[in-house]
Amino acid sequence: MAEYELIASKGCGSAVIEMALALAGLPHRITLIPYLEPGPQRDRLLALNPLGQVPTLVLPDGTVMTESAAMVLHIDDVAPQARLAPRPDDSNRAAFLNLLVVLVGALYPTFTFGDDPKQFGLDENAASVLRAQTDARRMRLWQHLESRISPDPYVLGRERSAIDLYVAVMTHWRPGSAWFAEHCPKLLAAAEATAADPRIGEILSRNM
Ligand SMILES: N[C@@H](CCC(=O)N[C@@H](CS)C(=O)NCC(=O)O)C(=O)O
Repeated sequence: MAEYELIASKGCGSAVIEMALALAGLPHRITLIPYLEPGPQRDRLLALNPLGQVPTLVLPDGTVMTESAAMVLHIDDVAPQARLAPRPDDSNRAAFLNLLVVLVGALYPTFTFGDDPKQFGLDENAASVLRAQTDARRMRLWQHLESRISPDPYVLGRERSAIDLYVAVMTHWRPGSAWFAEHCPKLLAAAEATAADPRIGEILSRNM
């Protein structure tokens, strides 16, 4: 049977898509690459995804997907039984869609621009300002989300969704779990509830 190919890197958001594929039971293989390291693997990544980002997902029919939120929604289309997203008639659907886009459209870019600001031609001083500002922006966003949720035990309530997969992965990133424990304990609790599923815990421990 044709399979998905997930181009991934340790410690990256590709772990979210690995979890989604696993929960959906879709046949897949993981191509683990050092995504920033020049060489044939990065050349191939750049040919598939001009931003050179992971996750990049090659579908069984050869279609290439380069955005994790689109991948999550696609996997939910193919395998609705995995319940990665509330159904359209579910009252949580609007909150799910908004959170999904906040995570990838507002939070994830704080890493895109803050991880290595010098790549944008900034000098040492400007690079450290951009790093500090993107870190601060991310913390404000997380605290805003924290103030809006009441996990039970998952972010949207009793049903786990792809939002929890992102939260389980992203709470391992800057500013780190000690900061989340102090400032965003509800998000951290949802992350821990999610990681308690052995399929997810195994992928997390391999990736983080
Ligand atoms: N919007 C993308 C963001 C993916 C992303 O930024 N991935 C990181 C690795 S965790 C990356 O490839 N960073 C390198 C870069 O942006 O140049 C998504 O949600 O899939």
